[in-house]
Amino acid sequence: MTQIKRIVILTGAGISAESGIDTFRSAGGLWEQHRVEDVATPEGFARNPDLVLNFYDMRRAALADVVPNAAHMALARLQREFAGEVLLVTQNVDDLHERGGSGQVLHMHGELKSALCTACGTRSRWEGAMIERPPCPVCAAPCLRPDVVWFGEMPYEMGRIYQALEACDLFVSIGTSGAVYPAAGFVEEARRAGARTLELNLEPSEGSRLFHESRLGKASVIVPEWVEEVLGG
Ligand code: BJW
Repeated sequence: MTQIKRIVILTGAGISAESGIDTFRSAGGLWEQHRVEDVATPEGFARNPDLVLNFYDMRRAALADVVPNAAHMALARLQREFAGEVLLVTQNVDDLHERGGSGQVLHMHGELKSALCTACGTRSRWEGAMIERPPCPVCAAPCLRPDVVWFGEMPYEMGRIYQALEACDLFVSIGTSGAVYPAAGFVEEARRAGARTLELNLEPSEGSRLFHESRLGKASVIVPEWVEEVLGG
C-alpha cells in the first residue's frame, strides 16, 4: 500500500450525535421537528425571520450544554500527531471539533457562533441571541442573520476543499448521510484524484457504494479505532 501523506476528512451531524446534538434526517431529527423549507432556506427566512432566528438562537444556546465526544478528540489527536497533512472539513455548525482540540477546521456550512450582516456582509463571532435584532458590530445595522449556509446558497471554502481533494491520498467521510451536495460529491472528486476512500458511519450512507471501504458503528468507537490504526500502523 502506498504511504499516506495527505488526508481529507469530512464530518457530518453523526459525529456530534453522541454529544447530544440532534442529527437532521434520523427519526426524531431536526427535519422531523421543523420543515426544512421554513428554517433552512433564504425564502423561509424572508417569510418568517422570527421563526428562523429563534430556531438558531435555541441551537446556539444549547451548545453550552454539550461537550465533545471521543470521536472529536480522536480527530484532534490525528491532526496533532500525523506526520503528513490532515484537512478537517465539517458540515456541522457546532463548535465541538474546536472544543475537542482541533486547530484548523473548515466549516463549509457556517457556524452557529457566527453572525452574518446582510447590510455590510461582515461575518462576526457571535455568542448571544439574534431575535431582538442586535446591531452589527461593524456597521451597526440591525441586520444580522445566522452565518449558516441554507439550501440554494454557496457553501464556504469550496476552492480550498476541492484543491485538497485533488491532492489527497485518503478521503474519509464520518457521520454524514450523503444526502446534501456538494459534500455528497466529495467522494467522487477524491476517487477521480486517485485517493483511497473510507466511510465511517452508523449505517450505510446514500453514496456508500462509492467508497472503497465502509465501516459501520458509533463514531465514538470506530473513529478512535481508525485513528489508532493510522497513527500506530
Ligand atoms: C452516526 C451516529 C453516530 C448518527 N455515529 N454516525 C441535485 C443534485 C445536486 C445538488 C442539488 C440537487 N438539488 C438541489 C441541490 C443543491 C442542494 C442539495 O444538496 N439538495 C439536496 C436535498 C439534494 N445543495 C445546496 O443547495 C447547497 N449549495 C449548493 O449546492 O450551492 C451550489 C454549488 C454548486 C457547485 C459547487 C458548490 C456549490 C447548500 C447546502 C446547505 C445545507 N445546509 C444544511 C443546514 C445548515 C445550517 C443548519 O445546521 O441548520 O446543512 S441542511 C443539513 O444537511 C445541514 C447539514 O450540514 C447537511 C448534511 O446533513 P448530515 O450532516 O449528513 O446529517 P444527516 O442527519 O443527514 O445524517 C447524519 C448521519 O449520521 C446519518 O447517516 C446517520 O446514520 C449518522 N449517525 N448517529 C456515527 N453515533
